[in-house]
Amino acid sequence: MTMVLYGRPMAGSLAVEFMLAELNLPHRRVLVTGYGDGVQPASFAGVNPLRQVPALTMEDGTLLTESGAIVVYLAEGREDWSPAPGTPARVPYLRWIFYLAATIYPTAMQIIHPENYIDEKEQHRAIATRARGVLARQWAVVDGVLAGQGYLAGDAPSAADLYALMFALWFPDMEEVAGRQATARLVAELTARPAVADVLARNRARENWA
Ligand SMILES: N[C@@H](CCC(=O)N[C@@H](CS)C(=O)NCC(=O)O)C(=O)O
Repeated sequence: MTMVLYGRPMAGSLAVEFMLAELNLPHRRVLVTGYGDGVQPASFAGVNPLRQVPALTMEDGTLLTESGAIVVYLAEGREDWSPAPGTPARVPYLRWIFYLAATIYPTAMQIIHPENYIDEKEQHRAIATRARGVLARQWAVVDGVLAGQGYLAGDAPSAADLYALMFALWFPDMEEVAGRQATARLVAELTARPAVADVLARNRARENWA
């Protein structure tokens, strides 16, 4: 059985697509409708009870959810993308993967989908605005690391940078994120990689994503 990635264009599945493409891993993509069109297919609850993307089923059918965990899992054992346990780069690698998953991702969701946090429509803008301020502060930390050492895990790119790329691409118009110098350099470098460029083109086209 081939791996199956459940996702949507430019959603949390993007970072997983980057990994799958860079590692040239055979997989199939399944489009999950959800936000925006009001459709939450009941069948997807059988895959991920939270009905969130990304979700990945592996060759033996085992399910893995949580974008950070999927990125770590796919990169594991690939020293070009994942610093090996016991090496100095492993510590910042894990630190920044968790930071992106646990700190940046939830803030990003408050900006993109404030309706998930409060029912009253008139409050959505306030939530998103407040979250933008929070994201700016949280991303300054990421950019500071990139400016200091080049990449999140040290002086070589890792899966943590591909994961960070997804968030930078979600906020192309936010000076405090994509407009920061070190982040912009990372985005330019990683999106010039043929595998990443292909994934991005498919996601930006939106049609025929799966
Ligand atoms: N903690 C999860 C968050 C995933 C998430 O929020 N995904 C969004 C799309 S980017 C989603 O599917 N939301 C649908 C929903 O919550 O109903 C992860 O890191 O994978």
